[in-house]
Amino acid sequence: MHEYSRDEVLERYRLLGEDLAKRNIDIDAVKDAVSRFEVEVPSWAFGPFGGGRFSGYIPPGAARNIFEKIEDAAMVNRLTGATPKIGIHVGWDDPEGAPFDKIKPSSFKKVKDYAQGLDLEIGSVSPTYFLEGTEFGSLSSNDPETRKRMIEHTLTSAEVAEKYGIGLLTLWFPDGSLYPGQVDMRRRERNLKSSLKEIYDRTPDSVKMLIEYKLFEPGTYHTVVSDVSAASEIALWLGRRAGVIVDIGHHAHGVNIEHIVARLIEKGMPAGIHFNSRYVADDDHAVEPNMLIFRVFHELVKGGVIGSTEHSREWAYMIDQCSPIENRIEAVLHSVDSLMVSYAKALIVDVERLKRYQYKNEVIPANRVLVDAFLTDVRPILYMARLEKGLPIDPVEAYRESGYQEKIEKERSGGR
Ligand code: PSV
Ligand code: MN
Repeated sequence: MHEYSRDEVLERYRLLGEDLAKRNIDIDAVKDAVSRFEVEVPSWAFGPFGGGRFSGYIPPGAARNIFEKIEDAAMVNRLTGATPKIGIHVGWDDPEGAPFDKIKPSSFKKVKDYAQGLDLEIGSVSPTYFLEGTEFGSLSSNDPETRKRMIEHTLTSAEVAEKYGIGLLTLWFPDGSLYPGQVDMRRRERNLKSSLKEIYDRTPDSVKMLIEYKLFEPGTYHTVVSDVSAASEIALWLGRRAGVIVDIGHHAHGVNIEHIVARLIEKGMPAGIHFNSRYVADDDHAVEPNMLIFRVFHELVKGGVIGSTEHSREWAYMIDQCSPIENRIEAVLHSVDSLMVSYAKALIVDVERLKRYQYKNEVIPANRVLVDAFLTDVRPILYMARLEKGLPIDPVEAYRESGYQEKIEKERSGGR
């Protein structure tokens, strides 16, 4: 990207402001909202996870443990000012590296303290259901011993979330099957529900549980929580502390994801989004500022959810990506930038005009209102927000020039 001088930024911002004023949009209000935007980064985006398909290729400088992951997340936050929370996976991120069943919640105090020292907080906490012994199911397994282990693991994770995080559990189950006939699908769902009920009843009121659905993988024929209906029915059945995670990559192609977002907003259910991009399957690539992400933000803005002063309406925004070959920190920075661009575009939709066209059934003009916002280059708004905070205008470029990558490649070359 061309590096703009301060004067160039001010000039571009002024010109865009004039343009937006014609649509009755106050550019300063948009800039302030974008400036407040926050998204959580996942610890696993910085570690070795994800390189396995290329003979265990691990990109140079990949974080070797939770503390290095936190350092990388702190670097992302320093460059963007938008990522003060890091999501963790209890099984991967236990600083003691204890065997799965021996993980102690208290071990995570160190993690919290280390994060705090770098101006970060632990955000969502995920139990790691896909470690040893769950190839035939975790919370839905037919084996009561496995279910019990996974329930205990979830309770450990809930304690970590409550004591050292923000009380947010994000649950994704690798449960499913590969062939028709392999499992009794109804029985599996009943098993999952009864495990979750026990967890729900044994967790304090301050712990929220968001259930993530996924159409495929590792189940190739069926997954126990395959879609938003399965996840939201279970969440409703559990109670008001339970909700849904929409992971962008977990749908069939062509699914209208913004409609799912709109319906969850309408239900008033606790919810969150795992942002990523994918081309074929669940590749978990970095987010691009494409039309889909823009449409999702449009629903979040229109639904009065994002940036809401009413705390209970706000959703949880997280990045969920793991990059196999690209520079991981650049990839996360690219995602944060893309999300801010998409949010800014959603904020400049001429809502009044859109409503008028909708009311009169003016199909194409209504669509063009959205397209018009999507095609507007809103980057001067982000540049201005960053200038005001003393942040670099282009976080990816700033990272490339920071020397951090060279430093971690040197320091982390000694293996795990
Ligand atoms: C599963 O594909 C998922 O989307 C879940 O959110 C996991 O926690 C994460 O990816 C890492 O496996
Ligand atoms: Mn996810």
